[in-house]
Amino acid sequence: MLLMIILGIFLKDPFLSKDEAPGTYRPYELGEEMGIWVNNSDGITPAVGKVWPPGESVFPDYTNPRTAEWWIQMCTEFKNVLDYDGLWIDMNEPANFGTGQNPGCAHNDLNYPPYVPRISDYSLAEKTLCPDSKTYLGDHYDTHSLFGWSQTPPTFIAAQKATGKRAFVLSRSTFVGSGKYAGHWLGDNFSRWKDMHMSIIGMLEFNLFGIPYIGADICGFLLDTTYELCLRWMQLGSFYPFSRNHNGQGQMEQDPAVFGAEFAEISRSTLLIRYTLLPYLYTLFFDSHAYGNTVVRGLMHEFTSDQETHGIDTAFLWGPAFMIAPVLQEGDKVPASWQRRYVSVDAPLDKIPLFLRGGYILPTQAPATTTTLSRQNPFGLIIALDDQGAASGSLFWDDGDSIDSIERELYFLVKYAFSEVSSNAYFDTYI
Ligand SMILES: *[C@@H]1O[C@H](CO)[C@@H](O)[C@H](O)[C@H]1NC(C)=O
Ligand SMILES: CC(=O)N[C@H]1CO[C@H](CO)[C@@H](O)[C@@H]1O
Repeated sequence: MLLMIILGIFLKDPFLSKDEAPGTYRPYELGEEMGIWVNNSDGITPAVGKVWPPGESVFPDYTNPRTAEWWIQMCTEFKNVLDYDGLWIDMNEPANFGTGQNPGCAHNDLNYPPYVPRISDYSLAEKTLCPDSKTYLGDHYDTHSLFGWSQTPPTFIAAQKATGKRAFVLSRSTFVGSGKYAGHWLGDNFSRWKDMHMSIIGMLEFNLFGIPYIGADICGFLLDTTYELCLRWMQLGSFYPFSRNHNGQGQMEQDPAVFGAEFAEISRSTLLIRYTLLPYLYTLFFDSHAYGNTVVRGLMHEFTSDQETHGIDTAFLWGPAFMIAPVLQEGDKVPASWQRRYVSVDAPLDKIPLFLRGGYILPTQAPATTTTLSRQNPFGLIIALDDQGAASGSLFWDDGDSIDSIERELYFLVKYAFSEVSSNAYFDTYI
């Protein structure tokens, strides 16, 4: 799942136009018949807001088991209209353009509790539905943060049923537990150096939350990017587990080809390092799936007794063995820290500092333009020796596409160990 080049991901937002001509919009009509919308506080009339569709919209209530049935049915039928490989669910906070649904929120304790977080217009309904709206599991006040979470399992099931393959689901709103069904991107950030730095913190946190398939919008979503920021962000983003350059409407172009040949070449060379290391990354995802390990982790996670590492949020690791120390400021060098030692390394524009940890073996594969092709290429091993001349590592491999390949034991798992004793090298593999 995580490594495939997506042929088509379909973006779905959790609201539907209620204003199409009768008999022309089955998802609305079936949903209306099944009574699956989030309701107003009366518990019988649907909450009506304004989002992307022309006209007004209603909101499916995914905490209702009937909604899951409807959603799986709709996603399956839609596969016949437009083929897709994965589903991207956005705006599922749920987002609404106004403050509360029409005609606004009544003055009561749920909508206007005595204490509210510091949000811009001091209303819990800002850009969403009124807290006293009714969902199957209770008041929207209590279930708001679970809206995206509740949409995710049915989306995962729908994608697997429709495609017959391991599901790709990406969700903007997540909660603890979502990582079993979906990956996450860090939402609408800005094209600013500060946001690029914050993306490392977001990535480390989401790995602790059990959502390891994570990344931020490379080059920034809102505001115009710049050549240098975007280039440094392409380098950093090449090592986001979910690696995607994503731009807001109306901003200057920022895809890696738009800045000319040199930019494209630098981006390509960094991405090729990512692609070469995909077997290592894939194995880390296996470890995460099977044992709950993090994929991306902070240095403190590996060097817990070294206090110095506890505050480091400018560099990060893939598993135990590979450190990425990106340039996070204009015209900067990188202070890299490694086992109590700080070193400054030169990082001209065409370089991102990357470090291997001695004692580890990283599986590699010759890259190609798609993972369908690269998966047919020869494997390799990077063996980085420790002070005793030893190293170990592992490789998990399967077809990349099948559902439940671990449960059905349709995979290959090998552990490697290397040691160098008085000029004789020993290399063992255990399957
Ligand atoms: C919402 O209203 C519909 C139609 O009256 C009803 O069938 C459904 O059970 C209600 N759901 C909730 C959560 O109030
Ligand atoms: C405005 C906004 O949502 N900014 C986000 C940009 O991305 C960082 C992490 O990458 C988030 O923490 C910010 O909230």
